[in-house]
Amino acid sequence: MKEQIQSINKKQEQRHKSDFGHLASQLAARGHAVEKTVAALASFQVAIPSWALGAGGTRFGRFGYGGEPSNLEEKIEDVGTVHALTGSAGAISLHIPWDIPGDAQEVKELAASKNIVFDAVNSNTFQDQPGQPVSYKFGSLCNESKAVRELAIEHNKEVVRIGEALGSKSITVWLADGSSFPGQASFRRSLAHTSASLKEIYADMPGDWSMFIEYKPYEPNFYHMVVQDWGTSFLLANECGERAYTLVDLGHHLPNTNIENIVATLMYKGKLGGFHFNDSKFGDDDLTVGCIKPYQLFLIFNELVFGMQNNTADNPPLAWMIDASHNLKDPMEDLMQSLDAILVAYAQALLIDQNELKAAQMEHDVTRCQEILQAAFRTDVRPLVREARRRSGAAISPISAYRQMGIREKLIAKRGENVQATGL
Ligand SMILES: [Mn+2]
Repeated sequence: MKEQIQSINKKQEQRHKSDFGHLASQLAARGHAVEKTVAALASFQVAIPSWALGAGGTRFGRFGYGGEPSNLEEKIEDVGTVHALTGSAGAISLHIPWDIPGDAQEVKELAASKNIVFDAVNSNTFQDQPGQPVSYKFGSLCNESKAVRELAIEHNKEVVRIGEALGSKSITVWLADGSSFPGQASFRRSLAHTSASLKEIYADMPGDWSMFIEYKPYEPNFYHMVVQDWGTSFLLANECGERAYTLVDLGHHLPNTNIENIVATLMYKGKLGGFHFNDSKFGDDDLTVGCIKPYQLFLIFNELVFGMQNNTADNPPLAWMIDASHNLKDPMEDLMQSLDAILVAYAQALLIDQNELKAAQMEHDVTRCQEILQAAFRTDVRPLVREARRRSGAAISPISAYRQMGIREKLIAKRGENVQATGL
């Protein structure tokens, strides 16, 4: 695949070099460190969740996509393809029990052969598994029944053990727990049970592991969610200990929430552990990153970049993951679009002169502040992103290379038209 990518790049190289050279000289003239930006873009890695390779999609139905991976090995192969083409998908995030590795060592070696590491593992207590002795219908870690809580705690501990065998170092806990009708549940008891359950899972983790607590304001429960917002997640993370962090998922906010402010606040306290990328029009739509609100993504990246460059509270390196999955597009093309949108927003944020912005803020020059941000946002940084990929040995234009190489057609020929990925 590497040689094929290089030969496709060759055909695009001349045009790319001219675009890149033009932008690089413009930026350099404005005092921007172009080489540093390209290097930062080339080293940025985002995890692909194991459920994003199939055409899972909406909550209401499933429309398959030809050549979908039907097991974990095939999913790793697909992430390997996306990584070879983009150079920025060097990690996979497993969902347990949808993707339990049969032979951990073999799976680890397969991933290593494609330069892929295992990022955070995800537990699932929002569905009952076949033969489960008690049900999560009325909640898992929050449940009034000790037997249900114990089952959910044990599942999370098991997920950590599976992750350990693969070399993962963190677990993401997202809870569907809550209630749909007023009076159905006690807010305080639900929260107290959840806190005690999380502490038990936390205490069982190896000393070099981290826990990420993901929040969501509504869905699947509509009246109340136990971990409804960043404040509740932050509170629970603080109760668990210093290796527990909040995880921000872009889609897990009510419309118009200022997510960049949440990011800044958490990094200021050293408590932002993970970040799930997607985009949405209404709620948790799980659409391709940057397809609806690219300016919001840029403003979030501005805070992420600032937080990483001014890490006064010792915030850990963030676990980045794409948490999007729709069923209208080829899942691999969709992921490549998301990765591109992430790098574009990152590159734009890197263009902001933070000293100049601070000076304008200190002078309360509101007009100038907006000019600085929008000048960065309106710069076409795509040649920088393409150059970062080219230097990593990846494709200058991943989707075009993917199509020219006929990858989907080959997968359909190999795996069939009607396979179904494990997961939802
Ligand atoms: Mn998520």
